[in-house]
Amino acid sequence: MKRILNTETIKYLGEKVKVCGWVNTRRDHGGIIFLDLRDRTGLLQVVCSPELVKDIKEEFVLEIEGTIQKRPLKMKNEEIKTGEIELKAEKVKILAQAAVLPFDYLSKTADLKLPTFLDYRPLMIRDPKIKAIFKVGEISTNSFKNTLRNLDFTEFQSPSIVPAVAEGGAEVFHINYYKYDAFLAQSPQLYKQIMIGAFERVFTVAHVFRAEPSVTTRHLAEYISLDAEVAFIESWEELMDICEIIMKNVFSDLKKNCSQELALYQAAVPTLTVKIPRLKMREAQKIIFERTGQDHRKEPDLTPEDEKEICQFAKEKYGSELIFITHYPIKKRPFYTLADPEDQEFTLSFDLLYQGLEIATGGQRIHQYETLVKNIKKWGNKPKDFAFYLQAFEYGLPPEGGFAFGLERIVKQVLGLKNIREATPFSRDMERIDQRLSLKKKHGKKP
Ligand code: AMO
Repeated sequence: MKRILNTETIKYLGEKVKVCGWVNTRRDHGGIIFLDLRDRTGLLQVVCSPELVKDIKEEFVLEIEGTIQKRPLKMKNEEIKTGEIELKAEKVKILAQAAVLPFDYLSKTADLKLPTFLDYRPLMIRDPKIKAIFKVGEISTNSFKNTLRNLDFTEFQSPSIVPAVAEGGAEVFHINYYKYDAFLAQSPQLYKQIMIGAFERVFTVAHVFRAEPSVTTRHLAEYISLDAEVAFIESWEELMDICEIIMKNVFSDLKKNCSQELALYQAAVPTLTVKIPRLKMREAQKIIFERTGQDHRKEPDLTPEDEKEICQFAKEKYGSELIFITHYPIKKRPFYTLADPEDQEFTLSFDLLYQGLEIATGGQRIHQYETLVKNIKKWGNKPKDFAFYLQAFEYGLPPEGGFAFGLERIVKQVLGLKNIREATPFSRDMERIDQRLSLKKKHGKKP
């Protein structure tokens, strides 16, 4: 007999079927045992005689044959798709045993602390509430890709091992590359710019690496960067228009495909009916000063508190959960960013904030070879280290710009997670690579 999925069983009333999955819960009612069997589609109640499932415990992996029958009226469960039927087990085969669970993870996740969640990731991802996080990540990524494909963008693969630092030197992982120095890519920036020389419009979904110097609720050491780059822009504002379309589609795709997952977090995804407001950074600082008395008007960047405050302002004034902050100072942006021709101290760049957190950055780039070489030097770098990248400009690239979203930041904000480490299945941060780093041996120490 061929295995069918749990949710398919509702079509087989009165028939014999074979299902496979994990024991989600086991309830002993004297002469009768109820198992909730979990597979990728959901739960199925299985009724068994005690001798059929004698030593079977939670998380055992089973193959069960039996007959689908209607549940007695008072045993119906409207919360699951198979709530009107059950499987009467006739044959049970153990495919894998499971050790005794360290805790009752399926019903007690609210009581657990973040390090426990992460220490027990291989087990915890089975909890529907945890699994939901990564479904939201998958749908958001697909939405980003599909939106750009529909706008005639081409996907490319960006390298992770790079010879030069694109986004500034402090947060970079050095690696030994044979006998040479190399780095883990902080972003696909230089490569997406090179690729527009062939495709004009490109995107990539890349693993990127940042040696963040402190533990925060917003930073990972490895995250997913949703990057795009566009040639022949007439105005850098076109980039914000594209970001707006992306977020509109992400939200509507999540509503369409993740209603159950969102419900588990009571997450209300906004509908982007209004245009996302756009505000210069200096204007934002002025508004924050007027609202809070905090005078950051000469600071080169917004603080995390400023970002929260200006989002609150956008919500109150424009009814928008998102806001673009533009014109960041030139000294806070990487060497490739184009200065504002009307005020060279600032740049044609933007951040997109969502419910108090930056989720994307973008802007117009310097596309003139000579200016770019000058800027690389001005930023304290050697043009020869960027010779490969510069080749693209030496042989002509049009006016262009792009942007990147941090996937885990989108997921964190959509679901209202407290810490970005919850939003990635396998957190890489200052404290952990799978295991907590304090449990690992340091360089040079023999195991
Ligand atoms: P930036 O450095 O601002 O810009 O990064 C882009 C977006 O990536 C996310 N992000 C992070 N997410 C998790 N952990 C981190 N350590 C982390 N650092 C950044 C944020 C941020 O908005 N090359 C430019 C983009 C461009 O101009 O095209 C860049 O990388 O959501």
